[in-house]
Amino acid sequence: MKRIEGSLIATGLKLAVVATRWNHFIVDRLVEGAHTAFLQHDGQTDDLELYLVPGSFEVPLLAKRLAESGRYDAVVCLGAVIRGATSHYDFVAGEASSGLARVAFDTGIPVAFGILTTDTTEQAIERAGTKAGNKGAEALLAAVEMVRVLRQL
Ligand code: INI
Repeated sequence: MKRIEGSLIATGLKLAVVATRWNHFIVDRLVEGAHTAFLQHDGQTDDLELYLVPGSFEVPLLAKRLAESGRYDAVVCLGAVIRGATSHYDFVAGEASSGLARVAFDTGIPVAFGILTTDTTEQAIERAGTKAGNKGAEALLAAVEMVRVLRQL
């Protein structure tokens, strides 16, 4: 069987990162993870551009504009929605995830979902470079892989 998959080589790719100010002490770690992963996979630091938004609810609109701009190969979205911290967790997390899926479908540009959705702050910290890896790095690599596999069509 012929197998088609995307490489994780970031050489020459230009990516936008959208990150939230909400829970910035966690999201900053995700941004660092994404930046490090980009460099480790041979991306150039000037080819990674960081945009900030207030919260996860605002991420899809900016992601849409960036995807439509034609300037980027992919958009990597980073944030943290923590259930314990909000009574409208389900609305914020739901709108962020469905909004970003729609941006990817509508624009054809890969959009990586690196928005943590956890019950507690501790769980979010675990996923931001401590016990359970760094979801910012994972999201960045998912974006690279999607760009590469789509280019094979
Ligand atoms: N935004 C987040 O990114 N994470 C959260 O945990 C959060 N909480 O807890 O409310 C949150 N709320 C803000 C929201 O994303 C919007 O910025 C706000 O509702 C204004 O539109």
